[in-house]
Amino acid sequence: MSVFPAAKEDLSPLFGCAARFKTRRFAIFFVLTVSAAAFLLFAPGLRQLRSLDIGVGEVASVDDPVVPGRCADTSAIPATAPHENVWKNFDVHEAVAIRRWLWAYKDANGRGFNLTSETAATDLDNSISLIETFSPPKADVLAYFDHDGESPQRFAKIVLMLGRASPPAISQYLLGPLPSIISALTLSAAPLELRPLKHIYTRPDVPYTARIFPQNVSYTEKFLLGLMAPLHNATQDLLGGVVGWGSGAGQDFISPPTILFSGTTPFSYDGSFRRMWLQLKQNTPGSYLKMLDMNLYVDLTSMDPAEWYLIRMVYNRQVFATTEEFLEAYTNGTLKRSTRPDEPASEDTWAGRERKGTKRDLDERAGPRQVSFNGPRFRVDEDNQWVSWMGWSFYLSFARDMGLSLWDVRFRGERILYEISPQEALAVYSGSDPHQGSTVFLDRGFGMGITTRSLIVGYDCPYEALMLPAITHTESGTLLRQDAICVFERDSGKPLSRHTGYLRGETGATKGYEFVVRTISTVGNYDYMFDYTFQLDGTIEVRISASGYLQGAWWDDTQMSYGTKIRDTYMGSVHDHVINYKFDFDIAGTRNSLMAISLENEVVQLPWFEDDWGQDVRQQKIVRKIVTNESEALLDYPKNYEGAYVIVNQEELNRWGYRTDALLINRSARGYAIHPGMSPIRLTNLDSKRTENNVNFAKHHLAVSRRKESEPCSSSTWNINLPGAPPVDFYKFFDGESIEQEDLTAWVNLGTHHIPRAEDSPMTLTNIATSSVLLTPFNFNDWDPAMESMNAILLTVPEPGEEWTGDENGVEIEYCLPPRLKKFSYPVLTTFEEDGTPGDPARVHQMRRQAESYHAIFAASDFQTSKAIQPRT
Ligand SMILES: *[C@@H]1O[C@H](CO)[C@@H](O)[C@H](O)[C@H]1NC(C)=O
Ligand SMILES: *[C@@H]1O[C@H](CO)[C@@H](O)[C@H](O)[C@H]1NC(C)=O
Ligand SMILES: *[C@@H]1O[C@H](CO)[C@@H](O)[C@H](O)[C@H]1NC(C)=O
Ligand SMILES: *[C@@H]1O[C@H](CO)[C@@H](O)[C@H](O)[C@H]1NC(C)=O
Ligand SMILES: *[C@@H]1O[C@H](CO)[C@@H](O)[C@H](O)[C@H]1NC(C)=O
Ligand SMILES: *[C@@H]1O[C@H](CO)[C@@H](O)[C@H](O)[C@H]1NC(C)=O
Ligand SMILES: [Cu+2]
Repeated sequence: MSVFPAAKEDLSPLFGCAARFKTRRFAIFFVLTVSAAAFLLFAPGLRQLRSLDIGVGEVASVDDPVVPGRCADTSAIPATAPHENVWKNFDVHEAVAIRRWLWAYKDANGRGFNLTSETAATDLDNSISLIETFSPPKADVLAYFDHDGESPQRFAKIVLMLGRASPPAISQYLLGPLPSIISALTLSAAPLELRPLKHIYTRPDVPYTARIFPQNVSYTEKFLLGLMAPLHNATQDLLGGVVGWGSGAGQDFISPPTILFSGTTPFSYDGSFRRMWLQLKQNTPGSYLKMLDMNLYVDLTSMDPAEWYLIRMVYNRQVFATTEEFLEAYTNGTLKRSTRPDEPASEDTWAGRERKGTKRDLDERAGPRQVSFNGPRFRVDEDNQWVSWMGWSFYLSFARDMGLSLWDVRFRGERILYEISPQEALAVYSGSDPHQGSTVFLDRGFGMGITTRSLIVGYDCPYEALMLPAITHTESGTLLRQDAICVFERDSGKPLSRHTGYLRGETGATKGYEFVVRTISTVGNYDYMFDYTFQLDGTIEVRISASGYLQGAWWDDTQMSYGTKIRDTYMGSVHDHVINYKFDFDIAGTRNSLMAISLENEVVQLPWFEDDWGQDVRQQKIVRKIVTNESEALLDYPKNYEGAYVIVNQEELNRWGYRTDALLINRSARGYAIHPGMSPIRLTNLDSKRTENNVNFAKHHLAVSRRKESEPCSSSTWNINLPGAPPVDFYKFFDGESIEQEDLTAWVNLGTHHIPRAEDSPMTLTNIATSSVLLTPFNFNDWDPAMESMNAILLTVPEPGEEWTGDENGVEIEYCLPPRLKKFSYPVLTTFEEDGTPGDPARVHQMRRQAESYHAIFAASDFQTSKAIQPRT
């Protein structure tokens, strides 16, 4: 903090508007001796001074003695969370200790897991794929938070890939209870139990065929290289490129293959097979858009890669059972040739982010930015990842599957939501080629946590945002992503409320400040921006926005109904995004009900209306109903949004509440409405076999179920590859239980029906590809609590000849010099080996392989460089 908070304005009035200080020393002296009361006394004068003294075009020069002092420090104000964060993930030392414990583990028969180091493991070995905190039971947390109970026991969720087991298995365990300090020593001394984790799944056994990434892609790459090598000349001729590094090459990345494979999911229906459609695509920037007219369907079911085989291949709508058959048609001249792709790789720049086109007027200037002249207005406990702002407070946690979650979300001291967490992000494609029509991505499986990227300061988040790290412990070792989460306050740029009137107290406005928590995941082609925005009236806006590359397809006339041409031979494919969120509401306690409000039309006859308009009055009326049965709580928003869904506590009324026996519904029960924002959609296609049971949450706008420890998530890591028999079948949550005055969870979808357009090229825009829902108080309060805000103005109507005066509650915006912006920097991913030693920084191609995974399968013979995980030397 500077000793001159606002030298110019605070001091000048004593000496008249034109007076200027001669020396800084005097200013210091003055600041130190004048009391706060004196500042307030002069406040009205100051405001007028501002407009007079700082005229348009006046620029303070270096030797101007009234150069403002420095603004208050903008770094976060440290705080201590009221309780420890019981959801926080393990740090690197804790994860290493747990990993060591697993390595040394022996069961009652003296058998261990025979784990292979994650660095070297292939699908055929046993290895650790996840170590993560497991959320404690809510009852334990509430006892700790609300009734001074013990801090809940901690458990670790462990996922093992057991490629050596017979049959091979994906095994999940809970390890615990963990000692309060986790180290090799404390773990070996603790009475730990390793129990199978089953209770959170409707189908607990996960078949090995449903695994997502190969632990080591070398087998897949070798297999594909074997398939494609004989087609080298044909692809060069037909597609303008080759797959693989070519014969004998193989070791260098300097001349990478010009063609790659992109794979689809699901790999299976119920686990009985593991098959993949692979489309060839150009290996140039924006490769996702540059799909080529050749597709392969391969069977990768066997645990022996030698038994993998090609099922069929498709070129220009001609189907071939083998590559030989294709080659024969190619050589004997019966092959119907497709057009050649758009342009040679070397000329490809249209899909990159380099600036394009002509400069716009004045665009050489930097645009405006927000500055907190008076310093930040939020507090953070960085160790406990706890944040508070303007009456709001919450904890953060971070996990492999879906990244960020918010916990114990309170407004003015009252818990509103126990948990806010994204559950699944689904993308379903259509098309007239094998790839599009078979693609259903469920991004939980790929890991929206491990694909969370460092944020670009000044672009992804404002310059002043506080950046927080995120940590995961997976088959890639520990990934510590700096600047993964940003939190910041912003001016919404509009008043939250306002009015102009003429009686006392009628005129004024409240500033619409908001507090945002943001992360961005780049899952292959797409970038998903997760936003949680807290507002002064108690509203939380949950929003998802998308950018990055469309999934492209090869254009021909038959694709007209399934997308939009964005280039001569490329198109964007039509698809639905549905992103499911869990909102565990606790409205005035955990006993909550779902009130469905609908607007109905009625015709009434009222004695006071007579002939000129007729006696019939047609009008709308509000019909309130409590949905009492879970089976009736799979819901769509009413047509034309004629209604609302509100989570209420029927036993807790606001000041105006009352009870009517007739309807047995408490009016003005305290509640929070689930208010649809932008594009509150659900899935269009409800009957596909590829989405049969694994995305049932996506088939309704929202659903409300009784909260259960056994139903923590609407999806699972492996739902993606098991549409017919998923580990979590959401419909099984809805089994006819009462949901009246019970602890309730609302499962709400956001999404977009993405109809591609040329302007999605090179990348999709976050202004249109966005969806939101607002959780907003509905008789939760007795009036608008944002009226508490001091950042508000009350105007007094003047008498003739006088001026309007404004009362701003004594809140003054400092006139000060904001700190210089830091030089651009972008953090390098910090990695740790499984033993906790720091990992080596990755090379570009290694980062790319990690990030694009099944989207960019290089057919390669080079085992050493082919592992799709963090690099090691
Ligand atoms: C991937 O697996 C192959 C075959 O077992 C092995 O030779 C290679 O070392 C592995 N790669 C890495 C990076 O571990
Ligand atoms: C343990 O795993 C290694 C490597 O995966 C394997 O070679 C060995 O046979 C396994 N041992 C047993 C007892 O299964
Ligand atoms: C590819 O073409 C070259 C040159 O025409 C020829 O030497 C080579 O044998 C061909 N390879 C295959 C696999 O047909
Ligand atoms: C050319 O090859 C295709 C594919 O094997 C075959 O079906 C067709 O009969 C062949 N035609 C001639 C004229 O050889
Ligand atoms: C309504 O409120 C009263 C008093 O708070 C409470 O006893 C009752 O259970 C509530 N619910 C209904 C359906 O009346
Ligand atoms: C909910 O509805 C189902 C189906 O109508 C019924 O079987 C069940 O008993 C109901 N549950 C309760 C708690 O009333
Ligand atoms: Cu999209």
